[in-house]
Amino acid sequence: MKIDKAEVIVTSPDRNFVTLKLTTDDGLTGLGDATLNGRELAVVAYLTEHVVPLLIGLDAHRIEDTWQFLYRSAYWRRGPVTMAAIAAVDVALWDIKAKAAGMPLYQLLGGASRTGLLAYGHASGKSNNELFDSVREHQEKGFQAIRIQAGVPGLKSIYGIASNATFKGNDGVRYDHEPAQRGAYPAEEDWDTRSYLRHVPTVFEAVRNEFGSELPLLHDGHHRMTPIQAAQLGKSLEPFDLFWLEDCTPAENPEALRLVRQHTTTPLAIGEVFNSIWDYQQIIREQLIDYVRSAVTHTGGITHLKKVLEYASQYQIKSGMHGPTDISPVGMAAAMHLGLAIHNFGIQEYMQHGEKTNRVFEQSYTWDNGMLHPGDQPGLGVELNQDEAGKYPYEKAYLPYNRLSDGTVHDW
Ligand code: KDG
Ligand code: MG
Repeated sequence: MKIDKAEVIVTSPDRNFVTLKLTTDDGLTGLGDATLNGRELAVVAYLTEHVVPLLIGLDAHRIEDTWQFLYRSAYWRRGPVTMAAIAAVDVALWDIKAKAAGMPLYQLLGGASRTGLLAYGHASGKSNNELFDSVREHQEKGFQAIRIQAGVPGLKSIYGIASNATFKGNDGVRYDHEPAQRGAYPAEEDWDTRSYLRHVPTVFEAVRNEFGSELPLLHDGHHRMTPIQAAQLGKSLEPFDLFWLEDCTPAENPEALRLVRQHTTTPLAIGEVFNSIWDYQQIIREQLIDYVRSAVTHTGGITHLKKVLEYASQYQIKSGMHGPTDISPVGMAAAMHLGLAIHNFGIQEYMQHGEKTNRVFEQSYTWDNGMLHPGDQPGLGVELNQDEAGKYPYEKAYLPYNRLSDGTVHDW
């Protein structure tokens, strides 16, 4: 079974997505997600110029060998662009292999280890009342675990918080705050860590008072704190029993987590911007984290992320795969098959795509009572409707960035 055709498809229904579609000489097709939020066309070029020409004629069954070939032959290893491109090839090949076997992909990964995947959604609000409404909406949609992001007094707009400064959902009601904003320049937001550190524990106290102690709550620090500030926050959130505190410090410095760990028992999650097992080597070995945040899409695909998670399992570290709307339904399905099969699944992030995206990517995964399941179609269970995809050409889009009150650019 040889790879006969490789197409890179860019579509922008609710936001930009990059999809690799492989077709074999016996007519099977496989899809891989190659979306890198705000840098989509870099992956398109990497795939189109440097990877697609190498794929034609390869044996579609040789997934590990193709992975090693693409990774090692390039000389230039790792990095988000390279690893998203390799991930797309890898996932498309797994899709094809599972279709050839007539099985849902999770069966090839060892079969189901559970009946469904606990997923968390994103509640946010500028005020506590808005936040409570958002938590209730999520509970009505079935979510049994909820990420809490809140406005900070004195700051105009903060990433991850519904605000009219950012994006309104395409149906005019649904609010989708994660997309890179469409436009030719990144939007600027303001930031003040001391105000944030003072405010966040009061929000969690209010949420616990309103919703009780059972509901699993998560929080994302978006890499904005220094190690000692992160330690302070982890400590001040301990009474509110978080499921995790995510990305408390900038991702480049794994050593920072040692200091955070020394001061707090709040569980730590990191890794949505990591892209290889080497990014995790020290923090897994030293047990500095509790959850691996990488997405299949950004970490070299199923083949590579499975290795990260197997390594993590030796230390009772679990998965918490990245699942914002910039992971396409193809990437989400890949995460679900992997999450269903591994033993050390923790939780899956699930932001829910908009209607246009759902028409472009026809899905068979299910959402029921707070649990995701990849479905039992052969392969990934997601197909690309190319007529629909063709209606939405690429639109330039950037994530926002932030500056302190004196104008200094601050950490993401
Ligand atoms: O592309 C970046 C977003 O997906 C990211 O900022 C979202 O932090 C995020 C999360 O936890 O989903
Ligand atoms: Mg995050």
